[in-house]
Amino acid sequence: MKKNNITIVLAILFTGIFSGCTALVPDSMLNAIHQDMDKNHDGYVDYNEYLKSGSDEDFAEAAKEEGMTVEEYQKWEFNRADADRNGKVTAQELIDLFRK
Ligand SMILES: [Ca+2]
Ligand SMILES: [Ca+2]
Repeated sequence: MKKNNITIVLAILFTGIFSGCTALVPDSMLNAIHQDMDKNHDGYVDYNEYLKSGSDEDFAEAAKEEGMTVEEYQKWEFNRADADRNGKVTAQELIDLFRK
């Protein structure tokens, strides 16, 4: 159940990115999403944790919209979030992503 809720929240957020209204999403919500994605609670979301944040259908649909393969899309999106390219996304990097 919880995974589904987060998937819905993420879907809303990603819709927000494209409509340009993500500045309205509070840091507290982004922190909560980051915590939920951080399955081993080490303070970072790594690539494997990111892959578990969405269903296969979600990724397939998003990839199709961007005209990429699912794997291309996943790498592209993770790299967008991982601003300093250290393979780990911090809560701050996630917040920054939504503030761009
Ligand atoms: Ca982690
Ligand atoms: Ca990083």
